[in-house]
Amino acid sequence: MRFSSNVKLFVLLLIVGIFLLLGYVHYSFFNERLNGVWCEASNRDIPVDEDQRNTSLSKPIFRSRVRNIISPERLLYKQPSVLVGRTDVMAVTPWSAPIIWEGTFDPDLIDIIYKSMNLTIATTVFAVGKYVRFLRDFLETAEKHFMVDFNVRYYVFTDRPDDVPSVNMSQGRHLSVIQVPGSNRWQEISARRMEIIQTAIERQISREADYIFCLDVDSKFHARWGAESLGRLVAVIHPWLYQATRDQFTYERRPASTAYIPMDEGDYYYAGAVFGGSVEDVYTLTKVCRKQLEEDARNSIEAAWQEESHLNRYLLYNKPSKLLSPEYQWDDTKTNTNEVKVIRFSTVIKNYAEIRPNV
Ligand code: UD2
Repeated sequence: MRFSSNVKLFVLLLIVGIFLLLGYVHYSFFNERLNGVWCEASNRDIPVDEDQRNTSLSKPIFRSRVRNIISPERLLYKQPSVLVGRTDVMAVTPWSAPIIWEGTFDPDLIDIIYKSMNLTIATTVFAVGKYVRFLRDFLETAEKHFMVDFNVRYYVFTDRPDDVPSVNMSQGRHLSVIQVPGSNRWQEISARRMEIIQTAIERQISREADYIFCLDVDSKFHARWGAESLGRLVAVIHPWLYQATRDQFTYERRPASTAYIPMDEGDYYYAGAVFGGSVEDVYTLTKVCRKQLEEDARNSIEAAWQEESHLNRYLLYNKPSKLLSPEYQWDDTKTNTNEVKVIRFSTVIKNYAEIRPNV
């Protein structure tokens, strides 16, 4: 009898214990879930996928703008196998940044991810002196191929605002003309771009755009240049040097210049005609390059390829997060090669002696 009442007490305590344990587990489960939702709600800039909000337990606060989240019903198109890619070119850098070539990305999937984000892409272009004649082709072809269906803001820097052509723009695309001084040295026009872009970002672009590309005007677009090119810091591999070895790169080799790169250093040779990224990262790039250009000027030294040399030095120590293949910066004087399956943007053939203010 005594023994059985002890058993009863033990069973009772066991049942109470189990209930307490279940209560604790239940409480922690919902508490964690509520905290997760609160974190999302406090992070207002980030669009939250409704399905994710309803099913996940907790979420960290994401700071990056692109989260690669798409709802399943938007994936109804036929997705290619992830095993399809390129084996004839390097599609990733030694620091794991993608190198964008035709065949390394799915344009439909990229568009589904990025187009819902309502991004604005700034595009700076300089048309000083006679280079204003390249603007029409640049803008008209950009309207056909560059960031189609995105908000695009062109910033045209010129000393001849009256000669800026009027080009029909699609919805969400705008053009601003910013007057800059002319110069009788093309080297100065080219190099001063860093300072002018830095100032424009401070005054205007930082409020108006998410990403920015800084492009040469003596160029045309020929095929899609889309959101696959977006990244924190983006550079293009030079069309003349993408197969060259490090010792052949035309870096600045004089230690007296702040653009100096020793012979045993260097990853790629980047073209000065195209660089971009988040507005914040490009702001830092232009600020640093501008300072170095000014320091060189004080020491009466001009780097071998002006701002392109400084860009290369900057990108050696501040690795780009994404590289564009020479598809994104071809040169019309160069014969095509097997690796380049699509030419998206290229420098047109021009008579330097006729078009530049000096030779
Ligand atoms: C190379 C680079 C260029 C730049 C330059 C530096 C490539 C394909 N090109 O091009 O990006 O680094 O060397 O020396 O890598 N500009 C004017 N008016 C002028 C001169 C230049 O507006 O009188 C602007 C214009 O936007 C032009 C850019 O500066 O596209 C670069 O000048 P460039 O095209 O004459 O230089 P280039 O072809 O040697």
